Formats: sequence, C-alpha cells, structure tokens
Amino acid sequence: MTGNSAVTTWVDECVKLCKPDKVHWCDGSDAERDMLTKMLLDRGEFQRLNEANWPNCYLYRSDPTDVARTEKVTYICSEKESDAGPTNNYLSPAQAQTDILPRYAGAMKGRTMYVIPYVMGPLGSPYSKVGFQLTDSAYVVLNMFIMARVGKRALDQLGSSADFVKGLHSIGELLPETRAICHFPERNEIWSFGSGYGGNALLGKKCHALRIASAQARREGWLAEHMLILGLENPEGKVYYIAAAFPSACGKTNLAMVIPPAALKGWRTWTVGDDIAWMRYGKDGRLYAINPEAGFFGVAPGTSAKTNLNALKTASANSIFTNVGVDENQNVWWEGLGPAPAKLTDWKGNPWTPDSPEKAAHPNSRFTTPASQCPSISPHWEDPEGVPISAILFGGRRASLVPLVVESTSWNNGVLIGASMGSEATAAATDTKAGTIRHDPMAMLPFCGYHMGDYFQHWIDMGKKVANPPKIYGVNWFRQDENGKFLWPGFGDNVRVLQWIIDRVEGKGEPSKPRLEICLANKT
Ligand code: GTP
Ligand code: SPV
Ligand code: MN
Repeated sequence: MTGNSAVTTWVDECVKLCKPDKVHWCDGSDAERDMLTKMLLDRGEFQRLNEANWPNCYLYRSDPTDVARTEKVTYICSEKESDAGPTNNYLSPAQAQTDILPRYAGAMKGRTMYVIPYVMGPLGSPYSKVGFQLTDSAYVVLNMFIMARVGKRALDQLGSSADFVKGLHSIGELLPETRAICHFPERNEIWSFGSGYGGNALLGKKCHALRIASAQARREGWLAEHMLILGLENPEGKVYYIAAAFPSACGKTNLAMVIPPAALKGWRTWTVGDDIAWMRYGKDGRLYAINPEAGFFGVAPGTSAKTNLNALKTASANSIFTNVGVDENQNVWWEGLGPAPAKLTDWKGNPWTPDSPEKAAHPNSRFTTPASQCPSISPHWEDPEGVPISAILFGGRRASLVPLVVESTSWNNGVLIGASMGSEATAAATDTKAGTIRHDPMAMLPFCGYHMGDYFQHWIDMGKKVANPPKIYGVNWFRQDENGKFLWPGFGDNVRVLQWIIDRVEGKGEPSKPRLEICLANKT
C-alpha cells in the first residue's frame, strides 16, 4: 500500500468497478516472484524448463487467439479526433466510457487484482516515469517484474506526486471480440481489456513508454521512439552510441546486441536498449537517450548461437518463454534455433515432428529476459542522464528497391527518410498481412499517440534546437535476390555498416560510394 492518495483513490475506484476477490499490492520482492511462479506452476499455466540448461525458466502458452498485438482494436482516445490523426483508430473519451468501460464491471470476480507500481527508466533518473498497472493476470505481473523496475522502488520514486500513468488491465475472458486497448494521452491513462499478450498487456511497454510517452514528449520537447540503443567501441576505445528505429520484428533486438565479425579486430558493441528510446538534448547540445525498460521481450524464431548469441545467453536463465516448442527433456525449441529434435510439443501443446506442416513455435513467440543478464550490456545502460547519440538509423524490411544504407544530407532530409519508410508486415501484429509492404513512418505507425503530421513537425522542431543534431541514415538488411535469398549477410556483418557510419560521423570515409557499389552489384 501507499500513502499517496492520488494512487489509492484511483485504485479504489477500479476495485469498485472490477470487483476482485482480493487486491494484492506488489512489492517486487524475490519472495513475491517465487510465490506467483509457484502459483502458475500449480495451476499448470507455467511449465518448468530443464533446470540444467534453462535454470529458473518457464514456458507459457497464451490463448491461441491472443499471440500478438491487435492494432485494429488499439485506440487513441484524445479529446479531439484531429489530435489522434489519420493513422490511429479513434474513440472519443465519452464513447470509450460507454462502450469499453462496462466490460470491466465485475470482470475480476473470483480473481486477484494485482497492483504493480513500476518505473520506466533508470531509478533516480530525472527522465524516468512512474506508472501503475492493475491486472488480473499473474503471468503479466511476472513479465512486468522483468520488463520494468517494479514494487517499492517505484513507490519511493513517486513519493507524494500525482504524476503517474494509470493502467487498468483485465484479461476478461480473452475474447477477441471484447478486446480493446485505449489510450487517453491528455490524462495519462490506459485501459486494456481482453488480451494477456505482450504489447497489448504489459502496459509499461508500448502503451506507456511509446503511445502515452510520445504525446507527453511532444508537449515537453523530447522524443519517445521505437528504437534500440547500442554503443560501438572502436579499437582505440572510443564508444559511439547509435539509436535505430526498425518496425516490429525487423531486427532491433539483434542489432542491439550484435557481435562484430572476427575480421573487425578490436571493435566491440555495448547494449543499452532493444526496443524503446527516450531522447532529449543535454546541456552540451547532444541528444541523450535512456532505455525506459529493464528487460527484453524478444522474438524467439530466428534467434540462434549464430545469429544472436548474446540473446540466447541472456535468456538462458530467469526467463519466460511464450508460445515456443518444448522437447521431452523440457528444452525449448523454435524455428531457426538449430536442428529440430525428433519429437516436440508445439506452441499449442500438440505433438510435433520435423515432418509436421505447422510451425513448432508461433512466428511471434517471445522470450522475456532481464537486460542485466545480457553479456554485452553497457556499463552505462542505467546512467540517469542517458548516453549521447552520434547517429540515428531508420530501417525497414524491404526485399527490393531500398539500398543497404543511405546518408541523409541534413536533419530534415533524415526526417524525410524516416517519414517515408515502408516495411513488410510481420507476425508481431495479428491484423496485418505478413509480407505486404506498409508505410510505417519511423517504425512508429502503431505506436504514435497523436497526429502523425504533428509528429513529423515535432521531429523537424527537434532538429532546430541545436546546431549539430545527430546524423541520420536509412538502412535495409533485407534485400533479396530473384530466388528470395537475402543479398546481405546481415546480423554480425551489419557492424560493417555501423563502422562506415561512425567514420562518416567523424568526417572521414567516402559518402555513400562504397554502398552504392554494393547496390549496383545487387542490380539496383
Ligand atoms: P520487436 O521486438 O517486435 O520490436 O522486434 P525487433 O525489431 O527487435 O526484431 P528482432 O531483432 O527480434 O528480429 C526479428 C527477426 O528478424 C528475427 O527472426 C531475426 O532473426 C531477424 N533478423 C534480425 N536481424 C536480421 C538481419 O540482419 N538479417 C536478416 N536476414 N534477418 C534478421
Ligand atoms: C513489437 O511488436 O514491436 C514488440 C512486441 O516489441 S510487443 O511488446 O508485443 O508489442
Ligand atoms: Mn517493438
């Protein structure tokens, strides 16, 4: 409990509405985590993984109709429709009140309401934000324990302030037809109903740290972006930080913890964040970024010792695996991990063999894992002031046309590159057709909490704030030949592109010429 009356008044209102049997205030302790884990194991919702290979790791299968974000029922509920803009689904606050709120009435009968106080951003950072998520899903609580800094620490950070985000979440009956994710940017409020999955349900992530935060960032003069943050250290020991926006399932987690190829002697990378960056100008006129999250909610398929060893090592303990396959010895498996075991149980709980027509793991299956366990985690990943950004990348998944890398000629030209991004849809959202190209400006189409036109203006305004904003680049790791084979090796070799970008930042190297040659070789 807390003495903060702004918090308790709101929690009381939600309790009256949802009518839970019990209210549990999360303190974020190990004992609490163990208690919830045991409860899910006893209920059969969690399956313990092989203790030798995956210590303290669990498998969870979500409802098969609830496996990814649902953009069609994600709403921006600003006072004015014009503030939501043409790219967001709009519901007026009054309409949300009449259409959505009644779904919560008595929804938690027979259940416990968990109150999760959380901080997005490093503890004690002036740029961190406090939120509260009320939820009736213990699985969501355990994910939030990994993804955010939860419990007493958050109450301490908030003190008596009323500046916090209110998130009301109920899985309801997990019916797709009652599912709705509503955001009220003017009152820092989120209502999520009918889903227990990832970005729909872990409210600190997309709902708070992107949709609510982007609107707040515009009001306050900073940026909340769908970006990874990584440091690239050259052989002289100088570290350059890069922020990169790629749409969902287009390579952020991979680039954030990329291992340079052996040929690049003396180069190394440092991970700061893999999905979200909050950025603002420091007193020195440089753009500084913090990672608001404390964990990674990473795509499992395609993750292997060859493609992303650091992710595998990170997730090898104290992690939750959602919708992957599992073998008889309780080892997880997914497409791309390595040779398939002869026999598996698939993500739906059915028997599976390598001859089965279906995939063993859902294409959007995920691991939830503490960032602190990442072998490449930056010693500065929790610096309260953030890390200084030297370059910003915008990239998509494009089989044709878009070259490996282009350098913008100015900040505004870079904003144009970001704003005109297109990318092939992936399995990260259920209602988009995988493979079809959609316009996804700055990888923020599903996450911008306000009018996309105002968002572009805000980016342009941010460039006017300082004399030397970071250089902006467009990249594409996903060009294919006529047989559908990737033309660029990707993964570790992407560091070669970063190396060239760093040279350019230092005023060295040729403008895009070397890359142009690659494009020509690829029959641009
Ligand atoms: P979200 O968490 O949904 O925001 O996704 P993300 O951008 O972090 O995507 P992630 O790094 O998890 O990559 C998604 C998929 O793309 C995985 O299957 C990766 O194996 C694959 N991938 C990542 N980088 C590359 C690359 O350089 N080349 C190729 N061909 N595939 C890649
Ligand atoms: C994304 O879809 O961009 C993700 C996964 O990072 S989720 O948290 O489910 O939104
Ligand atoms: Mn994402």
